[in-house]
Amino acid sequence: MTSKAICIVLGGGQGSRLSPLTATRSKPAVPIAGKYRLVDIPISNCLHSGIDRIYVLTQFNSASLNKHIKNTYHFSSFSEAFVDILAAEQTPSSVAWFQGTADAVRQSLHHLAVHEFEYVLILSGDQLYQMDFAEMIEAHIKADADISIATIPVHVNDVPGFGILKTDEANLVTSFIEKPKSGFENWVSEVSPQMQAEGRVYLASMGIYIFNRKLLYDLLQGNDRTDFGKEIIPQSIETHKVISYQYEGYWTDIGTIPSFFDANLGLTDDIPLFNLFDKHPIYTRARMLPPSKMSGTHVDKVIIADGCIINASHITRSIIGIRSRIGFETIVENCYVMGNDNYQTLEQIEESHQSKAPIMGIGDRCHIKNAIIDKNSFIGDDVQINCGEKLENGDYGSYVVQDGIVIVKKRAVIPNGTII
Ligand code: ADQ
Ligand code: ADP
Repeated sequence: MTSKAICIVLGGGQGSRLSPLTATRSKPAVPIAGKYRLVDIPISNCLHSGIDRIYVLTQFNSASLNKHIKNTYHFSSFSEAFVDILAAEQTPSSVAWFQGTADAVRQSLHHLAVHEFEYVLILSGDQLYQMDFAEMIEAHIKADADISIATIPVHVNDVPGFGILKTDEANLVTSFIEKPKSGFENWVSEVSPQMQAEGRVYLASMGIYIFNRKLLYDLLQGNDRTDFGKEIIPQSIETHKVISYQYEGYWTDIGTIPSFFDANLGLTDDIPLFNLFDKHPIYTRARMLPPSKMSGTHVDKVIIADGCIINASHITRSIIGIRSRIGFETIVENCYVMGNDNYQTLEQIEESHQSKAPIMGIGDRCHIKNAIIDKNSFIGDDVQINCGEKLENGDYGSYVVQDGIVIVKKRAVIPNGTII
């Protein structure tokens, strides 16, 4: 049945919740887990589910997203499979950027029209999870549904962040409120004993939808409804058969800096909630990098990607991304170091040493804690980043502070001896 489905990945609006990581790249291109990009998660889930016709919708296109998709997702020319990026575009009927999720899909309908399909799977581009969409499509067909929504039990404290719904015993959605502050209190749902024990008794939309083809066109054409969660879904439960597909595995939103940071560092746990070491791998670009080289470093709960040169003294609970370079006697704790897009030559490094300028990577005798170091940054010697909680949230030029996390911007230069 998955051969009858086509997928749209919502790659991100104008929202800047992941800023400054999205300052120079589109959200789907944000690096995660040392060697992947956000968009690799929904695409890999689709491919493992047998869905291989995928559009990624993005507000603006970046060189790195294009290059990543082009270099990663190759299919036989005898198959119909593709992963294509659709960036918001001006057409005679629309000059605007995507106004919201439904509007983004509406503006892409003419690209879909040339394909044969019966079901459209709509996914968010900023979630970390492993899910078999083939099962969801099967449940959709079995229930003779018009729309299916993947749902997950959440705690009452998390309710205001989600679309919350109530179902009947046949999983038919009977009520839906987007991000409610009240009015949901009696909507306790049937959940597993484990979810009960965790106090997760309210059903939240995961922002993952299946629409029957014709219905999607009917709902989006001839009107200006812009959003699935705020408009399309709540309005459709009155008129159509909307089914909840309940899921209780690991799933998390990584659309904000704190959740992105926690989800990444969580990967270093002994038994992480999201398993990278699974028989269904997350696909990404094969880069032909050299193995990582380390010397004199004590490491504990660390994920180290390819191509790194590490001389640090201690690295704890951190992700060290591709081509990272970390100097002598440096301590890195609770950090996501994204790595570099290229290596400096020995001549460039020598030149920087002569002029006492930092080289790409993290210098000697640094102490870096609770930080995200974006790509291609130059952190000098004797730098201390350890004071996020003392600083107000805000943009400090070469770095941003959010909720105790220091985010060093891409290509930022942090001079020798800086204390943050
Ligand atoms: P949110 O995640 O708050 O809630 P939204 O901001 O609409 O909803 O984003 C959904 C996805 O679409 C995200 O991946 C986002 O990046 C992307 N997106 C947003 N605007 C876009 C645009 N203009 N163009 C392209 N992509 C865009 C939704 C649902 C809730 C549900 C949560 C689950 O509305 O009901 O509970 O997802 O996370
Ligand atoms: P990202 O989104 O990964 O931060 P960019 O869009 O800035 O990246 O870069 C696109 C691609 O260009 C990178 O994936 C990398 O391969 C390449 N690139 C970036 N900077 C350099 C550089 N200084 N030298 C060589 N290649 C580079």
